Amino acid sequence: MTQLQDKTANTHACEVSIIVPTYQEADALGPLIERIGAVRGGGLDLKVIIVDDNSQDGTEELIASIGLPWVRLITRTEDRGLSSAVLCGLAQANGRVLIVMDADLSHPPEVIPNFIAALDGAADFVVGSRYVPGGSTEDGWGVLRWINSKIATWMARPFTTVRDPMSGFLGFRRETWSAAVDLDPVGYKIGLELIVKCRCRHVTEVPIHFSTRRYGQSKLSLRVQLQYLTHIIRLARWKFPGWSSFVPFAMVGLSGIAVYAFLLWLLQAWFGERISEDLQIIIAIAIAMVWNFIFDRWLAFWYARRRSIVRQFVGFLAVCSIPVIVNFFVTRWLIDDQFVTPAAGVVGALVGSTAGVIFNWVVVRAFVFRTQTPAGGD
Ligand SMILES: Nc1nc2c(ncn2[C@@H]2O[C@H](COP(=O)(O)OP(=O)(O)OP(=O)(O)O)[C@@H](O)[C@H]2O)c(=O)[nH]1
Ligand SMILES: [Mg+2]
Repeated sequence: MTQLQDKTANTHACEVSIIVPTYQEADALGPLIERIGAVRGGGLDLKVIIVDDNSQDGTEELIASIGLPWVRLITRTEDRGLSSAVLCGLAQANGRVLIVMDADLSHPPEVIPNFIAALDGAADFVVGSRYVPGGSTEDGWGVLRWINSKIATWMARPFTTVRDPMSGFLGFRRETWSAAVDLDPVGYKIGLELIVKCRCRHVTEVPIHFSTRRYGQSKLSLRVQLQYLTHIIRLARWKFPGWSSFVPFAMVGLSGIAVYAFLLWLLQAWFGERISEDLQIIIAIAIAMVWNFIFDRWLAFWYARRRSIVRQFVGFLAVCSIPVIVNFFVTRWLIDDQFVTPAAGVVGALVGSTAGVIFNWVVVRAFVFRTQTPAGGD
């Protein structure tokens, strides 16, 4: 399989490898290489690896005509996508320091020496940041794009305190990259993926002025933004497998209560006295349990979806019926014996249902959807 067509192989080790993913950026590449060349002229031993997804826009001809030994083009003809292009470039790079940057001149190559200085200090990962003192964004960002960026940044908060986790201008030492586990090339935000999966502890932000692209078109589509949601969910499942299971389980449980109440109302409205109240309760419980099972299997126990659904369903019913029965009898005993005031009854119900949720989750997880491979979403 000739997935990669390596135009100008160039393999001896260097100080810095710069990975530039491109898709239809031929117009920007000339000026970019010129500016990187100036940094190189300042005495930095660097090489550039351009990973292009077969743009067919003159990129190949341009790189061939420039003919610089320190610029290498990899044209991918099968895989596509920004993150996988970056991972492909990283796998080919041999620098002591690895830099990732966009081609569209949004990222100033002149700050690369600052990246290296930070990495030679305490930093194990460097991000070119718009949002630290000294950083800025070129005017002309619409309100929508600004809001978009803020929401995306906020969603990355559980994983990193970096102020600009959306940045695609990144630097790290080779050892940091080698320590990465389970790298997943989903979505656009390879920086966030690397910070999490390389278990970076000291992420430093180097201020940059982020320029609006001068050439070509943005590839940041709505589809790409939806992929970001998938990416965040996968990262959460990888980094916090317990919480990523429990929180959806509790939420599905709440929704199940709403479904149960709604069904009771509906059955009463439809059938009235024609079927007994007990039967109505049993039907509502049965449907609510199926509801919970389907959504729990999908959202809370995603890692066990490939195993037998029938066995899981039977196990789920068996486990979940225990707290239901216990709650039922405890409540009846308390009410029959007039043991409690209404307020205490509410508190009791809350404590009982919380204990029920935790019991269900622990036991279902241990016996029904076993946690053999809790890490990594799909
Ligand atoms: N190889 C490859 N590169 C890509 C792909 N999508 C985007 N890129 C490159 O990744 C970099 C970032 O993409 P941009 O479209 O600039 O995304 P952005 O910087 O978030 O958006 P703008 O500010 O509008 O430019 C650019 O160098 C693109 O050419 C892809 O599918 N494959
Ligand atoms: Mg860009």
